Amino acid sequence: PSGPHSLLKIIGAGSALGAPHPGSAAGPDALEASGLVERLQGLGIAAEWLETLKPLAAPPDGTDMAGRLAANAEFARRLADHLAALDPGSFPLVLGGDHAVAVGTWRGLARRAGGAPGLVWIDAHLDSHTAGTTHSGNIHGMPLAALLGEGDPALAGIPGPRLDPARTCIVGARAWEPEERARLDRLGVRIFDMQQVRERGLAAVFLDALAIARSGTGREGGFGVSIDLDALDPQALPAVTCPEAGGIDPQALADLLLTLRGCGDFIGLEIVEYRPDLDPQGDGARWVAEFAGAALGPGSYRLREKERHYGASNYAPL
Ligand code: HAR
Ligand code: MN
Ligand code: MN
Ligand code: MN
Repeated sequence: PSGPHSLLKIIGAGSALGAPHPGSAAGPDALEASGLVERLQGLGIAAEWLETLKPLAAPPDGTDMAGRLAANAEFARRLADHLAALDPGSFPLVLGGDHAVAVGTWRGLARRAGGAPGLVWIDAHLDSHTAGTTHSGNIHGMPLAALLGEGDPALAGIPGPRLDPARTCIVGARAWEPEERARLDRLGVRIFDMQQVRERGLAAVFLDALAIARSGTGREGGFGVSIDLDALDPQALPAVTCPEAGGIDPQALADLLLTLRGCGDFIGLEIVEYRPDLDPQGDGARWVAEFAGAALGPGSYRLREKERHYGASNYAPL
């Protein structure tokens, strides 16, 4: 079931311009070929693969910071424009690509929502460097800072509202450099690191994170969730560019993502950093389907609302 009444629109963001390895650029095409749409349809979700954006040119030289910022910004700007223009009767699922694409995702969805969304950023890393503080030079270590309005205007100035630090939080962090940690502490972004996940349990931490993303007065933007697959434990999900030991159990995350089905203010889901070249058995692709299905499957408030409004007939009855 796809076509004009599809409710879940999947947009591939096939860029690895922000990463030190090109493998994640093939993520969306590999996920599409893995049968993701069919898996979601099997759950009763009227899902459609809308399009996959690709970079216009090969990545610039690793030493050319201005060129890399410009290339990533060009991709993010295009992605943002596509998402801002998505028809109002649909819910977006953005699939990376490396995490630098998030600059485009959340600026575009903020424009679509008419205000900055709260954001739960699930990641082993903080992704809050700027060109001035990065140790690696990799742009996928910078998108959250750019979304908060920090750093080089090429990235931080993609059109759209900037995130509100008070409604932004990170879950699962366990690897960072001091400068990005200091930036988030200065801005007041809440970080639920892996030590807290282990001490309190993922459920308690995840529900706190949701409350932060959904809090405050300027709620017109709703809230979103960005899942960097390297947040998950690499023993269960090794198909990422920057694995970090001691991560989140993927089944525990899938169980908690069920919570999102009840959230009427949920505006978008992003899943990034999938590396098909490291996923010969397709286990990583199955986890992507699990996460999307958990968040958006039957009972999903947002998809039900859309169905009522638009009369899509291909959504499984509750
Ligand atoms: N902090 C490191 C850097 O800046 C690692 C960043 C890794 N980023 C991603 N996405 N894989 O989270 O290079
Ligand atoms: Mn990330
Ligand atoms: Mn990461
Ligand atoms: Mn370093």
